[in-house]
Amino acid sequence: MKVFVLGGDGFCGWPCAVNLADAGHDVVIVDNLSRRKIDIDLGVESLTPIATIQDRLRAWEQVGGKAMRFVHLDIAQEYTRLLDLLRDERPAAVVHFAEQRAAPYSMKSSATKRYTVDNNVNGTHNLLAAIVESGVDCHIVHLGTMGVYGYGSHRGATIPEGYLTVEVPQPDGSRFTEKILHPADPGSVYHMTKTLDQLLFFYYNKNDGIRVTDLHQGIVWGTNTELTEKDPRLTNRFDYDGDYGTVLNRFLMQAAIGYPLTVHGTGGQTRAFIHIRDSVRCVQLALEHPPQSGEKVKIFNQMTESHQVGQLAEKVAALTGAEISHLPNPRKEAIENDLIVDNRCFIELGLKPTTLDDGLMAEVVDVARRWADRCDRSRIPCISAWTTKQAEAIQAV
Ligand code: NAD
Ligand code: USQ
Repeated sequence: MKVFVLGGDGFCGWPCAVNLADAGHDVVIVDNLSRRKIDIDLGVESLTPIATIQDRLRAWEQVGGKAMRFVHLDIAQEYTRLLDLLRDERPAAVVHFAEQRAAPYSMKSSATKRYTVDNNVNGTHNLLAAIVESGVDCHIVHLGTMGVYGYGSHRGATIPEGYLTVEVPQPDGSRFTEKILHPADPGSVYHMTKTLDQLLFFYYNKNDGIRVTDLHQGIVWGTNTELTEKDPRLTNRFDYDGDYGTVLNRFLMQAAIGYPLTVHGTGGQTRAFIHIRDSVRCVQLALEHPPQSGEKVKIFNQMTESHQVGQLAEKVAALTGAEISHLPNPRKEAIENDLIVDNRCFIELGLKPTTLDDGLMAEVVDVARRWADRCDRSRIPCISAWTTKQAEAIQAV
């Protein structure tokens, strides 16, 4: 089928686009390359050297991959071009990765807060409005986040796949049951935009019958997939800096270069994780199992396991001999939380979860060692703080 991959030049989007092309789909990557521009603004680079999107596409064809096309377009700013593209191409599905995805970046300043809200909410809304205006019947697969549920208020309860069944009391004393969206409890401006996305999907699904699958994804770790390993120009990006690097990849990279592992606070925070290879597979499964016409938004928890940050640091230290350092937490988050997640939807569709094993962690350490000389150690600390008081505590260290 013809599939648009919005944000197909990014960390999750690029291996996903390549995988869909490999599965025989007709892929059109749509990206405004803003992630590459943010690197320039921040003065950092992916640890792995990444080729331009044009070189990536050429390399993909040279290794025998099915050709993909690229459209340089900002979905948040260029509504008419997006509408025309939908009308001309009439895709059967759109995979939507095209958002500003880093919580610390979103909390850096009022400028980055406003950019994150403008970009993410407008981008998602433009897509929905353009699908309605074009009349194209296409399935949206959106990359959301586990963070929409919040971390801390569940107290032993399992997080369902998007919906909660509640009993509503009536004036006559009777009760009826209703399925509602799980209450949102975002922990950053970035996570808040994902909770707003959820409501946009809910509304457009109810009003216009737009078919949506919203994937509530955990933290993605790893770098390459089998396909992106076929040529150095296909290499995926590896973010390690204090704004865009995510916790497990950061720990593995820090271990590789002999930098003490940066645990925020006690390390009692529990988060959901998924390997990049499973992330790619889940997107394909979701695409190939679209909701029926008239069905409400499908919500899947796209994660394979939960871990406490401190325990992850201990695992990495045991594997590599790295030291661990406990730093003041720049974020406003629970000191400790539990996280039990229902992820049956993907398991029932056939996902065989890749879990944290020493071999896969060692693979990331090897990638990081290979490119260690590209690392700017001064960019490792997380300095974007959630409150002024936390910013002062970090500066005092
Ligand atoms: P990324 O920043 O590497 O990729 C996002 C891509 O979208 C970039 O190439 C960027 O240039 C593009 N983009 C952003 N705004 C755009 C716009 N207005 N128009 C066109 N293109 C635009 O991020 P990622 O890690 O690949 O994440 C992709 C999606 O998955 C995000 O929506 C993110 O919230 C979600 N997600 C990521 C993770 C993770 O651990 N990386 C975990 C859960 C969910
Ligand atoms: N953390 C550390 N040390 C570090 C970096 C992070 O202890 O060096 C801690 C953070 O304080 C936090 C946890 O690790 O408690 C996770 O932080 P993260 O940066 O790995 O992940 P997060 O900010 O939640 O965001 C990432 C992606 C985002 C996605 C989200 C999924 O950047 O796009 O939505 O993971 S989830 O976490 O499930 O909400």
